Amino acid sequence: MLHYSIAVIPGDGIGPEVMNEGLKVLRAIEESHGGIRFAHDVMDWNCTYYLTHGRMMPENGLELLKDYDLILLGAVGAPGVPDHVSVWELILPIRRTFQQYVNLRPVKLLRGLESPLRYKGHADLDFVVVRENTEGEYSNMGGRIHQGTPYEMAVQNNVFTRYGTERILKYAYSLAEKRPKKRVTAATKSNGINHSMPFWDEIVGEISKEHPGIETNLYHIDALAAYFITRPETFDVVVASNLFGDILTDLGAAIVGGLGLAPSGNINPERKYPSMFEPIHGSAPDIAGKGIANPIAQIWSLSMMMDHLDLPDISAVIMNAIEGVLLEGKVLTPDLGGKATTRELGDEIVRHIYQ
Ligand code: GGG
Repeated sequence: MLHYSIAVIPGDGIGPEVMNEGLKVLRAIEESHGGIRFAHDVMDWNCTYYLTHGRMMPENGLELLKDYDLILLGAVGAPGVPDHVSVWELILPIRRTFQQYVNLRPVKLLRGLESPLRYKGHADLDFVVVRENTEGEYSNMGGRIHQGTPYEMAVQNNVFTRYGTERILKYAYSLAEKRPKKRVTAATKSNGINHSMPFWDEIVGEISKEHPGIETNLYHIDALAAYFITRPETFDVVVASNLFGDILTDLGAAIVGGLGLAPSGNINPERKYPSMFEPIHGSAPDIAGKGIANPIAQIWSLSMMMDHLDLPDISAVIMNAIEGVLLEGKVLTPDLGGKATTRELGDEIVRHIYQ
């Protein structure tokens, strides 16, 4: 019997709504594939917790998470709590403490869907963004002075270490070695950001030499964003800094049908610490409580979790169930042009898992 422990953090807004559907899928996997158990504990760490306790998680929160095999996150952020609080006090400490330095974000047009670009080649629109997840522009170094005066200023440094840059690029190249197109596209902006980005480019050059079979393209982030729209079929593995990767993947979600279809894994490749799986979308307060959020990004994140656990068959069962529902096209949430609720779409995916 395989046994995994999961810390579940539903979070805020639509987070708990999509997480409910994710947990139903986990139960369906247990029931339909004897021999696997996912024991989970739900943590009520969110903005409501913050408003009561003055912090997003208990003082020993990270200590508690350390003992789990995996972490599942919904979404965080709520009106009344600044977004940087929910991100810097919950998501980022988890990513950093557990050395989840790879943020893996697939951009894949699922069967049954049409890209808003009216892109026809489903088989080709399938690449992955490898976002650096522990440093870069999300540095927490800097400060604000002269607040409330005309001389007020804010400075935020970005941090690129050789260690951090090498390890994310090595991961991206080794992933490209396993993929069909054998191509790495690196995002830069070394014409404008004249210290950290030339450093990044130099290390891209060094690591690319260790992979002579992989084609390397280095594009400025502005041009690369345009290429996401004009020639998305050319990408295979895109590697980017923390901020560039975050922006590119919202764009990537847009070309495959929206944020409801964008999963992610925060991976500690060495498996020394738990990895965390989450949809890339936020808590969407505008639709929270209406029961119409698309749960696919959350459920797809579970498929990524299965890949991380070296359970590709179970990962495929989840993806086939999602695509089966999309191909039928009957039970779809409003973002996909349907009238179904979050729960109805989740139930339909579960039904396909049992089929
Ligand atoms: N799904 C988790 C969530 O709420 N993400 C919102 C977000 O903006 N996260 C910041 C980041 O990924 O850098």
